[in-house]
Order: sequence, then C-alpha cells, then structure tokens
Amino acid sequence: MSVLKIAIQKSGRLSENSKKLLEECGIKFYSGISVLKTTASNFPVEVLFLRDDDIPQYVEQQVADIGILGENMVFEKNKDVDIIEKLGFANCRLSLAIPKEEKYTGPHYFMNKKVATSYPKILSDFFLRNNITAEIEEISGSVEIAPGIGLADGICDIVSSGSTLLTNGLHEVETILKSQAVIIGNKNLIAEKQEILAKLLFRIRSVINAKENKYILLNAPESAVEKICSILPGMKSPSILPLVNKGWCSIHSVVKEDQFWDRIDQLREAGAEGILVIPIEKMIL
Ligand code: PRT
Ligand code: ZN
Repeated sequence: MSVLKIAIQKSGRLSENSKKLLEECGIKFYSGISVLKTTASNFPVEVLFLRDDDIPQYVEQQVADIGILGENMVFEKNKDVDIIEKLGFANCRLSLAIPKEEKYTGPHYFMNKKVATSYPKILSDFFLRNNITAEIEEISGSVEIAPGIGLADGICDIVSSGSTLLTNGLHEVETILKSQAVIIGNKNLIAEKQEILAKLLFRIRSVINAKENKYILLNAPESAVEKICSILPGMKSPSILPLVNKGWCSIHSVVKEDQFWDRIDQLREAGAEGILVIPIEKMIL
C-alpha cells in the first residue's frame, strides 16, 4: 500500500498554515514519533518537516512526492517539478527597493549597481530580460540592512506589509514576482500515489472554496425576492423558504468573501432584513 510523502516547512511562516490545511482536510497525525517525519493515522500520507529551500530538490528527487512552499522559492530553485495548486496563503511579492532619497527612473536605474538578495536566479533573470548589467550580492538573511551598511545600492527581497522596507529607509520601486503558497509535485508519481493525491486535492479544494465563501441567510418581503435573487447568485440558485409571517420568506445562499460587503449593501437597499452571515467549513462543488 503506497503512502504519499508531503514535505512542509519545519518552522517558519508557512509551517502553521501548512499543518492547519492538512488538519482541515480531516487528516490526523501521530505526534512525537520524530521531529523530522510523522505519519497520518487515517489517510495514507506521511509528512516530512524540512527547510523550505530544500523542498523543490527533494520533490524533484522524490524524497517527497509533493511539497508546500512559496512560489518565490519554487521559481528561485528552478527544479523540474509541477505546480499543482495555489493555496491562497503566505501572499507576498519579491521586489526591488532602493534608499528612499534616491529617485527611481526605471529598471535602468540598476545599470552597473550592486543589489543584495537571497534570490539570485530570479533577479539575474529580471536583469537579463531588461538588458541590465548589475552586480548581484547573494546574502542569506537581513537583506534589508545591506544598503545602510554600504554592502549594496539596493535590495531584492520579499515584501508583505512594506514595514521592513520603511524602517530601513528603503522604498519599493519594482515588483518582480507575486507569490503565494503552492503545492508542487514530482512529475513521475505512480498511479497509486496519483490516486491519493487526487483525493487530497479534492479535500484541499473544498477547504479553500469554503474559506473563499460565506453562507448567508436573510428575510425579505416576497415582492423583493426577484431583486434579491439577482444580487445573490448562489452555488446554483438561492433557496427560498416561506416564513410564518404572511408575505415574507427566508432566502439562503452563498456569497464570495471578496464580494461580501458590496452585496450586503445592495441587499439592504433591496429590502433584506435580519441578515445572518455564517462561515462555511467545507464546500464541495
Ligand atoms: O528556515 P526556512 O529556510 O524554512 O525558512 P525561511 O526563513 O527561509 O522562510 P520564512 O519562514 O521567513 O518564509 C517562508 C515563505 O513565506 C517565503 O518563502 C515566502 O513565500 C512567504 N512569506 C510571506 C514571507 C513573507 N510573507 C515575509 N514577509 N517570507 C518572508 N517575509 C519577510 C521578508 O523577507 C522581509 O524580511 O518579512 C519581511 C518583510 O515583511 P513586511 O511585512 O515588513 O513587508
Ligand atoms: Zn528558507
């Protein structure tokens, strides 16, 4: 009986969300067996805890069958693996930044300059695409202090809120890459492992769909039903139940998280009352 080996980050920004995602898929783990590896008790998977930098190589070599990590690291390591699914967490961007007093004139600003980064491959591809000759200083951490200590003229690093750049007197001038956590997979999985992966992906998609949507219940006069249904498309169409109050009904539907506030305003304008919005745990389409 095959087991699908999943590599996730041991400790860092991706660890908690990666573990949580597997748990939300109903997968339970034996704990305390080893700090490097654990097996699920109710699903044929094994989890390996690794540094994110090593995951692409291990997946390529099939030490792990699939892995969860940031797209930034996938593109930097450039290994022969497939990106299977985007997971919607650890959103960030890889950007170029320079001292805030410097005026930016476009990518040619970096001509013959020195840029510090932990992403030499992505940065050199960017410079190549833009016909820029620049020096890349590869450093593994605290990239943002490089200009301040005279090590480089600018940096290329991960940005999320932007506050690290701000506190180090830098401003973001170019976004090279947008990134989020993804699942990568080995290209030669045997049929049995592909079957386990398909089951896992089905669960993961149900969890992601659920997070992206809300269940909404509201009361409305029958005269407003048509208008309200046009605002609430739902998964197929809204459910309508009669209320004891004559002339009134209850409407149930699903709305996308990102359209949520817009829709609520439109619903109130259309005559909806007693609106309840409920998180969805799993959503199977
Ligand atoms: O030990 P290991 O090698 O496994 O971990 P790591 O230290 O290399 O990575 P880690 O845990 O810091 O990040 C893992 C992944 O999280 C990254 O590869 C990204 O895909 C993603 N991610 C999301 C981030 C950030 N947001 C982020 N803000 N990775 C790093 N940062 C850092 C960034 O380097 C900078 O120092 O946070 C700072 C910027 O944040 P803001 O909010 O101030 O802009
Ligand atoms: Zn790392």
